[in-house]
Amino acid sequence: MSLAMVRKIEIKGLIFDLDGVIADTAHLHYKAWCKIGDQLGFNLSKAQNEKLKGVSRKDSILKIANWAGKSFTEAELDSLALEKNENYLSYCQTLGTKDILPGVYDFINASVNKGLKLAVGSASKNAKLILQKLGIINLFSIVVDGNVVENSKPDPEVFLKSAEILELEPKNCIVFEDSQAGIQAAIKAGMFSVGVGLENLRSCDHKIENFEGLDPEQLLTQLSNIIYQ
Ligand code: B16
Ligand code: MG
Repeated sequence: MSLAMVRKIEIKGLIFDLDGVIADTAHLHYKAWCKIGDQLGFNLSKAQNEKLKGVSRKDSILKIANWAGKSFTEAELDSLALEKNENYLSYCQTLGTKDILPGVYDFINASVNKGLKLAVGSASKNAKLILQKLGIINLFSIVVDGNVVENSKPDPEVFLKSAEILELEPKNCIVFEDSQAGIQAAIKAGMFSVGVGLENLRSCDHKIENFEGLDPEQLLTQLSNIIYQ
């Protein structure tokens, strides 16, 4: 116990990933990539799809081409990525408040009422459109998305930029993420990471299945007592 270290945290900001944390859209990305995979005669497995979560569209098609053992020109890669996005957006047409993941709306509202600063930090170039469809874009101080950053998760840019715009130190922020790439990005950013969902996320500071029944006050108290050895 002599090496035990208590990490005291004063949380002032919450940064939420979008797909798979706020919005029930991860399965739609998967469906859209599977359609591209079919065209390439390649079956994209669920395990491979886990490695696409939080990864930009361009990096995703590069990974898929690699797994499929195919090589493409830049123009062909762009065309496949464009087609994937058209498929994805067609699946997103009916998105609405029903597609906010369980407990997220109440948790976000309670966090706003508690005076916490809220950001969305997403790899998606469609993030604002999706948040508008869900009807919750106004609850966030800032949306940092794939249109704003140059480097995709696991690079920490999206979270560091979010903290900078919120005018907060990284150490005062919690990142909520459903992807391994996102957890790595949060760690590199020097932020506290909360893994969301049933996936087997490694190295996150804390894990929740979803936001149902979760109160920000309660979560912050719980996290402030975490002891590392
Ligand atoms: P788009 P997140 C990520 O969003 C998704 O997890 C990932 O599957 C997707 O490829 C990426 O956004 C880019 O999305 O094609 O819409 O620009 O999880 O970081 O919110
Ligand atoms: Mg995600």
